[in-house]
Amino acid sequence: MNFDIVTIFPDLFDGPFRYGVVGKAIEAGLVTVATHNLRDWTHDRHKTVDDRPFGGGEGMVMKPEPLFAAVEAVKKPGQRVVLLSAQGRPFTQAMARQFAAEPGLLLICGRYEGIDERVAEHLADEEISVGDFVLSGGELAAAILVDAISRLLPGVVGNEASTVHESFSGEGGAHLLDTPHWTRPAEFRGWKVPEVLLNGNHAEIGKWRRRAALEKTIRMRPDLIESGTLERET
Ligand code: 9D3
Repeated sequence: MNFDIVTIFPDLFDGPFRYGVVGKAIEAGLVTVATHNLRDWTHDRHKTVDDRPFGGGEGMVMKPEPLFAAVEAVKKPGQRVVLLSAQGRPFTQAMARQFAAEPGLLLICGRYEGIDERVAEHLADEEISVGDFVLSGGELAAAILVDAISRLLPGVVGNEASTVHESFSGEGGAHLLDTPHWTRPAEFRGWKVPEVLLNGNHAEIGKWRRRAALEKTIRMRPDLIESGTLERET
């Protein structure tokens, strides 16, 4: 799968994809990430990408012309264009799965106080947020999409069976959180690993783990219980 990223900070992506599962996927040639400097599509001496907002107010707004020019130059036929924005639809595992089935994605990262709305309306196919908190731009959000999508691709290490049981991977998204995990030592600073996990009774362990996952979900994410996808497997 090929990711193209339009940004004013292409160097910001030097680090995050060099490690772990995504790093391996890139090394194996299963994923490519190409960054594109938005300022390459400006024509003035100062490489201006922002301007003052119509109607007044704080901060600067990203101009449409460089964004349209960049996307029109970079976009391959059929490639989906995603604008990362705090005003977007929340990103979910179901969306990650859908995008992983496509040959590529073009990610637009905003900076400043906002982006000319014509980009969301007429250039991007989707406007996506990664959660209800304020970032200083779309770059880290784009990195989240690349990570979440890449690890689902066929041939990427670890996705054959192990991801099927992970947090949020129930079909359609919301499910139960993962069960808690422990490893050696069986006692650490006086804190003991639950006895049931040490006794080798796998029927009992399975039952205990489902209950522990349900308890943790109720405590940490009651919204997942209320939104209901938990019928199967309980
Ligand atoms: C309320 C006025 N602004 C906050 C100081 C609005 C605002 C402008 C620009 C909020 C965020 C941003 C920059 N954020 C993103 O580009 C962004 C984002 C986010 O902030 N949260 C979650 N997902 C995303 S995706 C892109």
